Amino acid sequence: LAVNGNAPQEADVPPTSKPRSRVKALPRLNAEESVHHNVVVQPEEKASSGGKPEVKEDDKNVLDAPAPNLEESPGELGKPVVLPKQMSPEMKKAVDDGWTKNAFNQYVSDLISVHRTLPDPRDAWCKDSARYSNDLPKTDVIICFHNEAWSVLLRTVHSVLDRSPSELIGKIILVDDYSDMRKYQSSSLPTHCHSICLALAAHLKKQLEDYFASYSKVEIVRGPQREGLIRARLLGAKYAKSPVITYLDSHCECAEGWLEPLLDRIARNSTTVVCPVIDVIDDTTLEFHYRDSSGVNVGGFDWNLQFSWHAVPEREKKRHSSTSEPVYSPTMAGGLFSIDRKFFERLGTYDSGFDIWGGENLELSFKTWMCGGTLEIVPCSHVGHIFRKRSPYKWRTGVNVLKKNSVRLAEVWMDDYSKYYYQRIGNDKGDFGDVSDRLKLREDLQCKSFKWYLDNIYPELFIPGDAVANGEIRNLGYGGRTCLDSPSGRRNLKKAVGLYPCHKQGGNQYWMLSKTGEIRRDTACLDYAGKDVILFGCHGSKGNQVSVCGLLTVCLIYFVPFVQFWTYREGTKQLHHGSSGKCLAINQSKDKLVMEECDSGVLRQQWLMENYDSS
Ligand code: LR7
Ligand code: MN
Repeated sequence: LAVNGNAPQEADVPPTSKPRSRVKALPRLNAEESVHHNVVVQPEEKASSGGKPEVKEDDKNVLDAPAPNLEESPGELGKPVVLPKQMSPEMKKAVDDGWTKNAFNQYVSDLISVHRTLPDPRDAWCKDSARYSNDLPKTDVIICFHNEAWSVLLRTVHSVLDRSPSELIGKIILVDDYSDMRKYQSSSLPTHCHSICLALAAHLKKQLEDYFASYSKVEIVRGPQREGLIRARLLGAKYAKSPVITYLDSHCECAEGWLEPLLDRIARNSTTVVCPVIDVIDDTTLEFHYRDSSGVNVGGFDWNLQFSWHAVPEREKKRHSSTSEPVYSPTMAGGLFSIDRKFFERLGTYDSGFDIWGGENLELSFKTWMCGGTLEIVPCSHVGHIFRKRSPYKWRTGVNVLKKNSVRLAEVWMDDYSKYYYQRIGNDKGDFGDVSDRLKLREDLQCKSFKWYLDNIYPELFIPGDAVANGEIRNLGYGGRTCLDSPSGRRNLKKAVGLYPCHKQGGNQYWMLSKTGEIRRDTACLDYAGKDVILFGCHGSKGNQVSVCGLLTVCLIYFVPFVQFWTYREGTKQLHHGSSGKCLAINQSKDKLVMEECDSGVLRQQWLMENYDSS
């Protein structure tokens, strides 16, 4: 599904001769009077872009077209845009192409104004401007992109310009990480555009440089080769001059008042790194769903070194009198945050050995905490982000990029705890390059230990070393070659746990038996409530009311009596289940996990727990 190399389909310019009633002048994209702006164009880029396309008569007509009533335009106030069920074959193809290229509904985005309005997601508490310093530092906003859809990229930039006090924005630095779709972006005009989009589309026929020519704050940097988002961010940082740097993904929408509460925290203490609440922009309808302050989550991670969301812990709630106050977060999601530029430099920015995607979010989180800073989520600040279900762009071939980044991270920052990650990848670190300068950085900064970080900043994290057993769970029936195997993927919750030949590579066969009787994988636990044996969010309390928070979903309150409580009977090798009193077994047709009446003579009910130590 790689987007690269797909010849763009050239669409015809739709007729522009059907003027609607002139309601207001077209929003002229807040163009500023100044003409100065810097463009960094690599020589080969220039050659391939073929110079400036000229403005044709058609385009001028489009530009003069009247604007529709804003309230009636699709997607205004963050409302969802739903396409008809019945579509012409051409339209369907355009919709499908948009999905293929972006992993979100580009067609719908193209229908929506790049200046669309959003609901104001803030609590009343946040709107009291006396809460914020009146001497806020300026920020540069760095947005890196690789093959981002035009309307989405422009909407990101306009949402910054339209909803930030101009005096707080130094520059907006757009870093093009060697997009190879640029030809498509600059030449093709979608036939399905809403009329605001039509006006825009005229702009889209030109280069980004032309589009932003009259915006003195916007600077465009073209990377000379594909660097991946981490080195692209470092490239952008070289052009930053303001005291604060703010990073955003290229498919975001900043909501009203997003910036002041972030900058305020840095104004008070330059070692505070801050993230907005990340609202969800739906990948299908582009609806902007905002999270009110009672639903704010903080960041964590699991031993696979994947980022995860959690409800604000009780210990943290106790520090506050209002849910609108900034909360400490063990980690950040990675894409959206503000940081004092000098502090970022002092922390050694990012590990430039990180390729394409991943790992940098945990690196910056760990070292912020370990090297004297604080990481917060600021409930008054809201920025939407299009969450997608797959990555639409090309990664490197032949290398496991994410693993390499994660190993570098573990080697430098995690001390002895790195072993828990290595167990998850079958103890095969692969070639992760040289990390000696990163180790030196940690040494020079005199950062605290990873144990300090876990004990003080993320005490909720389950430590595999505290487990009674960890590793594979092998059945002794049928030749003893079958292991308990987790459904994979982020959406593995509530799915039946499977069986697979034991492979000794960790991964989906890595389990932990906790002292409290859970059989866990990170935050998911083996759970049986009368039907299948499934994975379910660990609730850690035997039969109390507990809240379970899934990825991006709301936290639900459950009453769960002993469904996640297991005992390993060392003598008979049985896994006995709490609420049902049954034992875990493989069924007689060898294809399914079942719960049976316990019978110590049945081999199918016997299991070997790796590294079992009951002492
Ligand atoms: O090679 C690349 N070059 C790029 O410039 C690959 C990507 N990019 C750009 C891309 O266009 C986008 O703007 O980098 C940005 C991030 O890429 P996405 O949107 O594909 O990533 P994501 O949103 O799935 O990933 C999250 O984790 C990443 C780990 O490296 C980054 O930290 C992203 O910034 C981060 N996004 C967020 O934090 C938004 C909230 C998501 C959550 C949870
Ligand atoms: Mn993103």
